[in-house]
Parts: sequence; C-alpha cells; structure tokens
Amino acid sequence: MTLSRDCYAMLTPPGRGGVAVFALAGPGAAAFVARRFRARRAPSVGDLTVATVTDHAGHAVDQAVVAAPAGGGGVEVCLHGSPAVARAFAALLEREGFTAATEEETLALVGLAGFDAHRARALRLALAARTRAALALLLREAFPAAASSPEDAGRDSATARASASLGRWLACPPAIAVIGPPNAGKSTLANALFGRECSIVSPTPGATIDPVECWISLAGLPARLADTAGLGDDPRTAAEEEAMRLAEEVAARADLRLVVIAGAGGAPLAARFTRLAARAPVVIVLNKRDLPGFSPRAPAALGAAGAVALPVSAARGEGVEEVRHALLAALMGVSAAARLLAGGLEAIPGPLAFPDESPSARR
Ligand SMILES: Nc1nc2c(ncn2[C@@H]2O[C@H](COP(=O)(O)OP(=O)(O)OP(=O)(O)O)[C@@H](O)[C@H]2O)c(=O)[nH]1
Ligand SMILES: [Mg+2]
Repeated sequence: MTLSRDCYAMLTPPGRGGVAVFALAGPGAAAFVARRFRARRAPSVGDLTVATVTDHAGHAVDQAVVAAPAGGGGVEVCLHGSPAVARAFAALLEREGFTAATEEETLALVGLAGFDAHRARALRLALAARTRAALALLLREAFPAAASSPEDAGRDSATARASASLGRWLACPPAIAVIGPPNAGKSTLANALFGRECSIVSPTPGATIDPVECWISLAGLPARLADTAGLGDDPRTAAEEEAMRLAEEVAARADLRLVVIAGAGGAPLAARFTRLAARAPVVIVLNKRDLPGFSPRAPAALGAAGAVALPVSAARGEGVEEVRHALLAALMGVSAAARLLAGGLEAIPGPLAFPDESPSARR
C-alpha cells in the first residue's frame, strides 16, 4: 500500500506476545529499511529477509523478519513480541520521521481500505476481546457474511433492542461489584463466578480488604467482577474503615451491584450497606441456603430495590448458574438475555449497534 506520508502501525495487539508486527508505508519506507536493517542480503520485494534492526547509534534493537510484498510500497516487519522491543522500534521510527498511522491509514495498510467506521470499530474491539464468544461476534461484525444495514427489513424492535444491548456490552464490558455484610459469603460466591480461587475465604469476618477484580464470563460475554470488603457498622480499625470506603467507591462506580447476604440470619444490616444495595440495578443473593434456619425472604431493608432474591449455597456451588443468568438479565434486559440463553449468541443477529465513543456516552 502506498501512502503519501511516512507512517507506521503496529498490527498485533498491545501486550506480550510471540511476535510484534509493524507495517511501514510512505515514500521513506524503503530508505529506512536500507538504513536501519543489517542483513547478509538486502531485503527485496516479494521476499522475506532476516535482518538486524539497528538504532541511530548502530546498536542492535532486535532481530527481525522483513517482508516487502510485491505490488505495494509498504514493508512489514516482524519483531520479537516483548513490549519493550515494540516500544524501542516505534521510538526509532518516530525519530526517523515516521508517525503513527490513523485508523483509516492502518486499514489501508492491511488491505482493508474502504472499511466503514462500524466495521473498523468492530475489528479494533476484536483485538481486545476477552472471551472467544466476544471475539467471534466482533469478527462476524467486522466481516459479515452478507452486506447488511441497521435498517434491514424484518428486524423487529425486540431484535433491534437486543442488538443494541449486545453492541453496548461488547464495546464496554460491564463492571459488577459484589457487596454485602462481613462474612456473608461474598468471596466464596465471587470465586465460584471467577471459576478459580482469586479471593481469600475465611470464617473470620473482615477477610477481604482490597477489592479483588477479575473477568468472568456470562453466557460467553465478558464482565469485570470486583469482590469487596464487608460493609458493617463500626469498623474496628482505620484499615477496616478504609477497606469499607474503597468497597463503597467500587460499588458506586459499578454498572450493577451483586448484593450478598447470609440468608441464615446474622447481625442487623448496616445503613452504609442498605443505601448502596438500594441502588438499581441489583441482583440479590441469599447465601448459605444449606444452613438450618435459612430464610428465603430478603430482609425488608432490601425490599426497596425490588429485585428478585436468589437462594444460593456458594460453598456448595448451588444456584451459581442462576446468579449468572440473573446478572445477564439485569445487565442486558430480560428479553435479550432470554433470547441469548435459549439460542446462543447467534440468536442476536448483526449489525450490532455500538454506542457513541465519547467518554460521556458510557453506559
Ligand atoms: N454453610 C455455608 N457456608 C458458607 C457459604 N458461603 C460461604 N460460607 C462460609 O462463610 C464464611 C465466610 O465466607 P467468605 O466468602 O469469606 O465471606 P465474605 O462475605 O467474603 O467475608 P468478608 O470478606 O470477611 O466480608 C467462610 O467460612 C465460608 O466457608 C455457604 O453457602 N454455606
Ligand atoms: Mg471476602
């Protein structure tokens, strides 16, 4: 691809990987390669060459494979995948007059010129996808089997709403905060949702201090779950007070609160907890249903939230699947969640509606 200015794009996602691939283009690309790559034989068009990249002082930056595809003015450089190597190479390019390609230029560099903004956004989101299902959906969006438009005939309003929910979810995966009184089983439930032991569980109240955050999957869709410190009255130490303040902060910022209380009774609920638990949307879990004296009714103090209360035994893993379904429904709407759970992700057809990208337009 020939571009009128010297620019570059890193084609592999940021982070650690086996290789980091850069595309260079512009009138100065060939001269840059001749100047900065040492090889037994000069890189030639249509060929792959192993070469040492050198900086302005002649020091080696990395060993690379250089490809100059036939029929184009661009060059592809495959480096080792360390972020430090990629940064050093980008710095070298910038020092030699190259600038980072715009999104439009990047698409042109990879032979996708003419991609519209929606497909380009889907492709960019796909690079950072957290689950295989999210990746598959975003690639379906970027490379649809047949050309379609949001105004497609036959799309009823429920389908349009489901597509909008799914688009919003994929563009900004939701954040969920687990909140509740000390010792309610928050960390036990969080670990069941994480699918591994990320958070410490202890019979002694006050085990969780810092918020513990990990990704979870809800019917294949990624969500960020944060386990937090128990919220009670009268923290015993300054550290406990600080832990509760942090928990409140995380809970207030979250898109949804997963409220966990021990359904087998306990101390009265603290006001700082019930205040947050009343903030919709919430999913309420009555935990420890395996214990004698368990009551399947949510305390009146939580009634205001109007949410269904799910009886669960986090320790036995009972009811955890129902919690996943309730989270999905509360976050994407009951009908979209039902459609997805019954028919899988294919049940929500593209094109998906992505939300506005401006920071103020977040969910
Ligand atoms: N019987 C029973 N015990 C449970 C259940 N869930 C958790 N527990 C126990 O309750 C105790 C507290 O569990 P945690 O998960 O640490 O509770 P927490 O709400 O995170 O507690 P803090 O972080 O201290 O606020 C532990 O001894 C768990 O094993 C359950 O469903 N049934
Ligand atoms: Mg805990």
